[in-house]
Amino acid sequence: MNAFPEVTKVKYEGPQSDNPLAFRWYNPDEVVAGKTMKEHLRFTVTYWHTFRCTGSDPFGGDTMLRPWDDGTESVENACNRARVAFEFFEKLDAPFYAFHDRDVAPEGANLSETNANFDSVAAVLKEEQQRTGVKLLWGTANMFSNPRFMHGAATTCNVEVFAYAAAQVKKAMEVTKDLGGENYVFWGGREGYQCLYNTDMKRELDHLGKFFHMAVDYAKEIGFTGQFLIEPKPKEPTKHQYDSDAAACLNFLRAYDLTDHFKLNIETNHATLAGHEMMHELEYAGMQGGLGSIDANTGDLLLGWDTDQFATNYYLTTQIMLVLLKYGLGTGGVNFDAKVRRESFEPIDLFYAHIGSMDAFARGLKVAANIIEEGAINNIVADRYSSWDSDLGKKIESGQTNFAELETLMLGKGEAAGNSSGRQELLENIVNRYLDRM
Ligand code: XLS
Ligand code: NI
Ligand code: NI
Repeated sequence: MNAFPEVTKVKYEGPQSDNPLAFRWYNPDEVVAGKTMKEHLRFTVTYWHTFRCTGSDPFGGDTMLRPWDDGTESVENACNRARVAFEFFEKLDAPFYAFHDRDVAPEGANLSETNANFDSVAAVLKEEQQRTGVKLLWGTANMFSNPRFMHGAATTCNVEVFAYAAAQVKKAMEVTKDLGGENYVFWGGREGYQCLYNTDMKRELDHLGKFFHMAVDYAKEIGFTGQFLIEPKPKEPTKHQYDSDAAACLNFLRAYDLTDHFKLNIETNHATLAGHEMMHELEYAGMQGGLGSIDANTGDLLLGWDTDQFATNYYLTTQIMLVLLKYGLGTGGVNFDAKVRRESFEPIDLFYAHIGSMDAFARGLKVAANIIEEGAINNIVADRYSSWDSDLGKKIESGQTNFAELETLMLGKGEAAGNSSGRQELLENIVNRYLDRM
């Protein structure tokens, strides 16, 4: 394979380099906060955007130039594409990739043909994983593209579609296990509604709970020990997705007794669509022990849809890394669920896009590590809450008091102690200072 003849292997050259095909910040073996950058970041290339994105939009057709792809839905083309994908992962020095079943292999005339196609391509993926050492971060099932899923998959009104979805996830879990996948993701593609008049929400959510329990049972049965992840998103394609944000997902998991088996895969663009900052979603998941992995992209705040752009903004990557360093990623990774713009149609643009975002995350990691190590933000936060370290604070936090006792205290004092400044502007300046320093 030599689909990318202009690139040999992307290497670290340091911040002064002006080589657009070199890393300026991502230095895989450099140790930051006790681990190498490679171990912290676990960069992952998504198969769907990088190898299946055609560049079409609602107003126009394909733009992407992909000379290795013959444009057919043949298994042969899929196997060839898989080899090109691994050439890309290797040259980019990306340690992981992630896929949907239908990205890697075409559907057949019926379910058994489809499964056989999947097996044929999976054999090539396995071979290429062994050849290159690139690993599978997660697998997932695409249960939203085929028209049969128009009403949803696990939340459909059509019981046989539910059964088909179960069969599809069963197979996707088997292949993910066979390829050593470290996680298995559920993004609720069409699990939501367009209209409440025709929707039995309670019944749909009960079915979703059942579906996830069957997945947990099957993982036990086949000995799949990877982490299950749910990926929150508030809308698109449906007007309301059930997994609308981290809080909604965690509430669902708790209600259906699934918290022990699932964590969350948090995506930046989905957070902004939900009206949250990425940092909010990460913190909300993290504080409840539910942060599993991230889909690293960014949206465009002037556009209201999932534009899935590569993140290059240092403030964003610093904020993300501040939370990831706090809670850790476990078996998760920084997965580039991002696509090049339809105007960036040449294969080399795939390299520019990934290199830029890998660098942005590496720099964010270093800045965040410095901020944490020097307590630059944490000391101010600790100070802000220091009144809670008093005897009174301890009594309240440990549940040793009640309204009547607190009333007596305040009647005696007449007024609460004065407040201190929130220091927001100072904190924003501090982040700038750490960014300047690098
Ligand atoms: C779509 C999602 C999707 C998931 C995987 O918006 O981000 O790409 O990451 O199904
Ligand atoms: Ni995603
Ligand atoms: Ni998305």
